[in-house]
Amino acid sequence: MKPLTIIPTYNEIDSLPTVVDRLRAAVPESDVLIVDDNSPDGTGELADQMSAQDAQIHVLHRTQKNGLGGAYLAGFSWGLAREYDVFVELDADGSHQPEQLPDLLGAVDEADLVIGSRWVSGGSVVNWPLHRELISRAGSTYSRVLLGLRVRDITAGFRVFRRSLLEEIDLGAIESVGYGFQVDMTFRTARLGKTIKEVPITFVERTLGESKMSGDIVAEAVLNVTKWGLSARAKALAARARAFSR
Ligand SMILES: Nc1nc2c(ncn2[C@@H]2O[C@H](COP(=O)(O)OP(=O)(O)OP(=O)(O)O)[C@@H](O)[C@H]2O)c(=O)[nH]1
Ligand SMILES: [Mg+2]
Repeated sequence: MKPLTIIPTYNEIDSLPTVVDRLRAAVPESDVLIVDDNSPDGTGELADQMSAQDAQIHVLHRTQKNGLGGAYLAGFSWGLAREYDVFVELDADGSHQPEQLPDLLGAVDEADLVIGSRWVSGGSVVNWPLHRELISRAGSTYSRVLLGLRVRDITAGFRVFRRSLLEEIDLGAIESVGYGFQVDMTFRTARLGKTIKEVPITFVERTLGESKMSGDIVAEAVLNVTKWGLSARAKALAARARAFSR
């Protein structure tokens, strides 16, 4: 099984080297693809230097900050053009611990999508203020109810996808920019009837660099989830009405 770990970066010069070193030590068989959006702090140049030292580290440069979703889609497309079996999503800020990646990879035998989850038994968050926890839990609950999903941590960004799943999802149709991208991928996976497994993780709030979370990103996620949820319900009702009138 050949994994590709995709790490999106925007101004992560302080934390990226440690995260990549930890990843290379924890899962040496995984190649690494850093997707940098022309970070003003020089993260892209640093990534190039790391790549020059290690044949398993690759870098994709994009010209402008285009959101987490766009960075992952570019990374998936790069990897799907090569011979990788599984695709890992990992933040560059140290929140996702590479040492826990073997637990996620171990579960991909039984699932098409494995989610490193904060909100299942055994999962936790370190150093988060209460309001962040409330936003995350409320976002997951809202999405779960509206989209009819069983997943506890729907916005989680530490994930493993089987190649076959990414090949089936219509990646070109995805428009989500922020972490709504993660909800989008989860909903599409569930609608394809694929299996999703949550594995508990310890999520550690970043200590270096700045968060890219913003009101716009939260608003995008809430609006999209509402739109998708209502449209799925409307379709189900229309199908029932058709069946009834026959
Ligand atoms: N390439 C690229 N990477 C991004 C972009 N926005 C965020 N990222 C990266 O995506 C990962 C997650 O972003 P964070 O800022 O940590 O967002 P978050 O985890 O929701 O927020 P915090 O928990 O507050 O850190 C990090 O590695 C970021 O550098 C973007 O527009 N382009
Ligand atoms: Mg983060």
